[in-house]
Amino acid sequence: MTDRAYALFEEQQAARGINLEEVKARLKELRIETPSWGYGDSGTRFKVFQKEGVPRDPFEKFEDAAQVHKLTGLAPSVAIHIPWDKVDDYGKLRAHAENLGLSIGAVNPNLFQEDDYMLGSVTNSDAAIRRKATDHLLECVDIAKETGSRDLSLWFADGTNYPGQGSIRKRKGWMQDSLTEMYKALTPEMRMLIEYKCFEPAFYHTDLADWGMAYNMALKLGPQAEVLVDTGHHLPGANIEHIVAYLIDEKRLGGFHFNSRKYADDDLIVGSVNPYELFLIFYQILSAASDGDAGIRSCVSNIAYMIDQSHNIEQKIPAMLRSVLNVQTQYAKALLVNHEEVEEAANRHDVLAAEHAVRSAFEFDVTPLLHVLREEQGLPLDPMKAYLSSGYGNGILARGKGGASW
Ligand code: LRH
Ligand code: MN
Ligand code: MN
Repeated sequence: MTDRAYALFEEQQAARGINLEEVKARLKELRIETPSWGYGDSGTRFKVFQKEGVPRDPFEKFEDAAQVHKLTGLAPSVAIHIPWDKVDDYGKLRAHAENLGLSIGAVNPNLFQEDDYMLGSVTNSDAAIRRKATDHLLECVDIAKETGSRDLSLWFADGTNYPGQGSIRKRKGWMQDSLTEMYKALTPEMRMLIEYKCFEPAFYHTDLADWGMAYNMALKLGPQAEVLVDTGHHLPGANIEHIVAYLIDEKRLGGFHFNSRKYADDDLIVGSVNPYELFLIFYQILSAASDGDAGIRSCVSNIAYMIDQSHNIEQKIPAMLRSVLNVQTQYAKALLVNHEEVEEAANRHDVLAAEHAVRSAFEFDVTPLLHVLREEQGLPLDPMKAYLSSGYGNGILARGKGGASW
């Protein structure tokens, strides 16, 4: 069945000018980082449900993450959040990850969970608190050296709830001072990925509220600072694909935090609400991947694809499997866009034909392609089914309730 369905699909794609051997080669290169916190208990501000079998420490989080990679071949690295994943010996955590066939990915400093940071961390008007926050950033650079991580993902909850609560301009300067100090501590291979978010937990102003502020900060810091786009961090109606294309063109798109949103920063399974948006993001990335400018090509090839989700009601490992598989599906569909066809129609000013050339790729069922891909990679054709029948989910129930939570 797989063979017949694939042969037909291959013929269909060849007729559209798409070579599936090239598509498969690109799919085999796709890497999606999963977040350690997505394996733990997490929820909303109303309730964190405690699930049975949740990892009790960072080591067990990596064990669960290894299942996702083993079954999909897609997720070889795991982002950590400090202090949620604080351990005495990061070398030991790194060795544990490597034994499981994983690596430690982005290091995320956490400057939003201590009482001291109620009115701001690096933007606090109290110099001692700013010092403490900056020291944590520097500590995370040291941790990244030990874990062998290239990227430090930076998100600041800093902001105000009321007009007059703080000086927006002074806070902007303090943020820059702190990040400049951190930037100087980076090794030449490291990158600072600056994440923005329009609101929450601050409801009047957020110090890094949108991509423009993050981009401006990255420009001021230097070439090792780039922007991180979390798909849940925009005001309703924002055109994320446009932001992506713009940042690539400026060679400052460093990475993504993928998740789905319906209303605000919902942190739902990526691709569950608006898969077309995810497809269009990949369409923009792939249309820049063969740009004549080597700097743009290098930016595209260094984009870090990361998941950032909270699984409130879902089982954690299946939710993560669903997430990486959804990303793979939309990436596969975007690889079916015939860019020459789009360009040719756009040049003819044929708006409908251009739109059709993009959308028609999205409308294909890529199941036969993904089955053959997995067959070639020695992976289960249906990773979710394979997980559910593997017994791993039952085995971890012995961990009991009350595991790690964010
Ligand atoms: C903030 C955010 C940021 C944090 C993560 C837990 O909303 O997206 O990336 O580090 O959630
Ligand atoms: Mn995020
Ligand atoms: Mn978020």
